[in-house]
Amino acid sequence: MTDFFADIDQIEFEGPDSDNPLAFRWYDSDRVVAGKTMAEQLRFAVSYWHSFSSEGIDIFGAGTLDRPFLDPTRDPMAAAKEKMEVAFEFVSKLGAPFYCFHDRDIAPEGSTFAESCRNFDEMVELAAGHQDRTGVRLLWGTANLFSHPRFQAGAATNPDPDLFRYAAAQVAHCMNATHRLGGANYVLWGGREGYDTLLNTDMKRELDQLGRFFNLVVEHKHAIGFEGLILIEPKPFEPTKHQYDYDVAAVHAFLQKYGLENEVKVNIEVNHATLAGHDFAHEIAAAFNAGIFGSIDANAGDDRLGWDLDRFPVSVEQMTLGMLEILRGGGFTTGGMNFDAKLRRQSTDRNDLFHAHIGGMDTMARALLVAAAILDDGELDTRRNDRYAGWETANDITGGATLQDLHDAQLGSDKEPVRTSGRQEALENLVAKHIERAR
Ligand code: XUL
Ligand code: CO
Repeated sequence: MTDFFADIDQIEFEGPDSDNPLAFRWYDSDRVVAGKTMAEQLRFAVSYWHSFSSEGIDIFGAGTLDRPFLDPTRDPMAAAKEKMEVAFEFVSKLGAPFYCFHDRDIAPEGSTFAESCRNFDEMVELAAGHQDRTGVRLLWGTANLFSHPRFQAGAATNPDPDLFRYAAAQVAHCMNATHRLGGANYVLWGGREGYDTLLNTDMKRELDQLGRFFNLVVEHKHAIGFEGLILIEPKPFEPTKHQYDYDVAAVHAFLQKYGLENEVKVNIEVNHATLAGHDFAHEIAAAFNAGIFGSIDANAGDDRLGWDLDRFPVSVEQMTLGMLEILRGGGFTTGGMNFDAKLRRQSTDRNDLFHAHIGGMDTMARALLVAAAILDDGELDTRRNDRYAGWETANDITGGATLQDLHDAQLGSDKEPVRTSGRQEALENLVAKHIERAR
């Protein structure tokens, strides 16, 4: 075990009145909220890529973070092993139950596909050992089908079938590894599955290729006996101008068209939802309505910036409205809350990674407490249900009246529909009250 974070001990819960910046004020893993412990409700995961495989580069400048194992002059496998030790030291000290990775986060790309597989397999065996030693589990694995230049025109949707074959092989290998590590789910984010211009793009053909690819993934899941969920992660754009997995509704339509609606669910990312012009809560409600809710990538965007900022979540209100939909839908099964979030480029102290995750976990824990209090109190749901009370006696409509019947009945009556208040501001105040009071 490394001591990369030498001055940090186990992060403990100290309660809302604690002034210790390296303690949880709200995340109390064993506390029971809405019928399950906080650990079971929230199922936090640390993302390997942002926390350990990225050194704070942006498009204008080099990395700023202190990550010696990312030094490109070092032996890549030795560096990957050190990185993994640091990763497990961090996740254990934080007390998050899970982590998530891309294949290329944990092992370096080789000069051939076979060499990449050998590197990966060696690191997967080491990860299995770290998991056994620390008790940290894998929430999901995924294949990186977007960083290497070979994927410039996408993976499954690439015009060149050689890329489809390559991507299929890489996903099969990564699914096997995820299964080997007891992963709870397998994620497919459509990295470059989209297009920049229709001038060179046959959209129907590319969507058919994507449908074929996902069917192969589902067949493989059953062939190897993987019992976790297969999750698609919607995103409207970035890196391509138009991503095919635009939002939950687009993914649902796609799944239905290609016969996958009972096999594949969604991993909803907060910042992807807002980029698509939706509230985070909207995407969750849409997924539950469609029966495809799976997991969450917890993060935040920025109101003024129109790209994927991947900040750590800080808004209790935004997350409360999301948690409300998650609890209404029955919570997670195998999914969880992965912090697909990165440090700001100037957050250069090693311990900043702890501050970031503690803040994110406390924000989500507080949101869980508030959402549970709102549901427990019941007033919000009573008000919502009351808006629809008229339907209890609308036997004509539910009993099969035709459009003409409804026309004729309306013509024969002088009844004018009575408007009632939507009470939005009063309901917002109700939520604010629970945010103030929930403990
Ligand atoms: C990119 C993104 C990815 C996926 C996994 O926006 O969210 O990190 O979560 O490939
Ligand atoms: Co994500």
